[in-house]
Amino acid sequence: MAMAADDNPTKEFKLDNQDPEKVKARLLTKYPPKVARKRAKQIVVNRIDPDGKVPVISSNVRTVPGLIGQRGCCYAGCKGVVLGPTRDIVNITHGPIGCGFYSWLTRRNQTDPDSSADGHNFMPYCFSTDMQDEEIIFGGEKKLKQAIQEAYDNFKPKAIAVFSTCPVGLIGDDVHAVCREMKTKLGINIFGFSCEGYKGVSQSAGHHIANNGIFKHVVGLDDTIKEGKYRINLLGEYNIGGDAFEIERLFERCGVTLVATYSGNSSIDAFANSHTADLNLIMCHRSINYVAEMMQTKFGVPWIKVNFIGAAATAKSLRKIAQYFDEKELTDKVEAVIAAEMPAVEAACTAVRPRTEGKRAMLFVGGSRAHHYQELFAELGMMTLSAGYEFGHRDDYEGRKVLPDIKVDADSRNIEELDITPDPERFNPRISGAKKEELEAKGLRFGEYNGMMPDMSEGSMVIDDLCQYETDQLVKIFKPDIFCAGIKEKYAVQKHGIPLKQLHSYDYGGPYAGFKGAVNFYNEIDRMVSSRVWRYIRAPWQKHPELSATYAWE
Ligand code: CFM
Repeated sequence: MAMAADDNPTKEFKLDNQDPEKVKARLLTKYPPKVARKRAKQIVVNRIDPDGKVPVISSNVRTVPGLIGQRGCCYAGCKGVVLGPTRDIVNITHGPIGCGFYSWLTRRNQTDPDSSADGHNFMPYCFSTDMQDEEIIFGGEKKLKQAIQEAYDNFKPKAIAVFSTCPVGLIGDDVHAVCREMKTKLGINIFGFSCEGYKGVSQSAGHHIANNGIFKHVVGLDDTIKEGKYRINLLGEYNIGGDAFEIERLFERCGVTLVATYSGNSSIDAFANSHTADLNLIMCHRSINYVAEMMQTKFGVPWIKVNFIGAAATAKSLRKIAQYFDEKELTDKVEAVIAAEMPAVEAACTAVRPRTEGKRAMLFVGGSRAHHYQELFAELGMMTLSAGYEFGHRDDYEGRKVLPDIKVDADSRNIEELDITPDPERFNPRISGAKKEELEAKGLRFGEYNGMMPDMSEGSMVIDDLCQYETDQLVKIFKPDIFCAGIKEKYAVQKHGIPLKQLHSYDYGGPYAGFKGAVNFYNEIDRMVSSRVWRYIRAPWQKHPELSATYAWE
């Protein structure tokens, strides 16, 4: 018998029936057997061995057609995510206009043009070849050349990058040949990306392609060692809602010199010079670990994982930088900054905690935030019931120790792995083996990321590539106090009477990184979970069950 979709799931699923194994079984029962077998490997109940081992989770695999997923495409990962936030490269989308339009600042990545001497900032522009039938049939290389020439004539940029969309690969335009030709003709750096939307299984493929391209065409072009002590790069921070500005503020207070950020508030000159830094910090492991690994192999720059989401995590990350450079001057300064910043953070947290304590959150975002934001919720006394990535790989869930066990499938094999070797002149291991061992003995870990699952509680549900049907079910069964995801999920979840915080674009808010960001986040979450408005919501399907997407299935 059909059950009305608005029926309170607690009628059927009493509180003790929020048992994660039973919930998992319930999610799977509605799928055809083949789909259920596949999803069963991507829906995992978290268990942690005494030795820190977590269960295996299947990830970075194709989405089953018909399931409404959260993912984006390869082009989105390359152009939208990794290269998009760089203000002084003219980024031309070679393709139909929609691809360029929908990757145009929708991510709320900010920049500060005043920090470049020439003031170049092309981010407010949407550059596209606007492919039409004619190019699809007769080829688009001519139009691409014209577009590059026009961009050059109008803006005189230092660099132009070209991003391929699906039809470019289908009709066989050689964007790389066009870029080489125009580079010679115009005398500026011009390079292309074969990041057609259909490549790989998600935007993760686009990250990899972007990392390869930037490493091949830009990193290492400028060897000048610029002034500054404690010279670092921040990798995988994209300045959404101004996050990078807050982190930069802290570095400045601590006396740490930021050579380049990949790629929030960034410029191409900073990338070209970034191999001269003495340490790479990785924020978002998924989108940028390739650059870190390649820079280590070619130039000898070591990397450590950091997280500036959460006040405690921020303090810990600043201390890691001090630990690495191991000089009293820096250590003292870092401690002084933490001591000066924390009282305001603690006061804000104490003020909201009576209202947030014990509340329950779910986080389904990209490839790193579903992990990082659990820190902020923990500071608010909130529990993460369930979390997952859209496109994370097993190492983002289980930790990099599983890298040797990851099976390379046909989809990943399609994405080029660059063969990088130490640079004969410029390779310079920044610290000696003995020093590295000494620092490791003190707890500093190089090249290590432990992933999300070891930080999650026993019995929490970890779900990869969540789909709309599962979202509806989770929300009905658990009734979390807040659900974190993106714009595609926002209104469907809110119709259930559950507030949704966008952790991609931050809705209209931010920054949420660093100490000031933590305060912003506490206040925002307090406002959202304490609001009484949600309990008055009556979704259309509560009056008319036949409007529910899952009506026929119930
Ligand atoms: Fe890294 Fe990102 Fe993320 Fe990401 Fe993204 Fe993003 Fe994200 Mo949206 S680079 S993996 S591809 S932290 S755009 S700034 S919020 S899905 S969790």
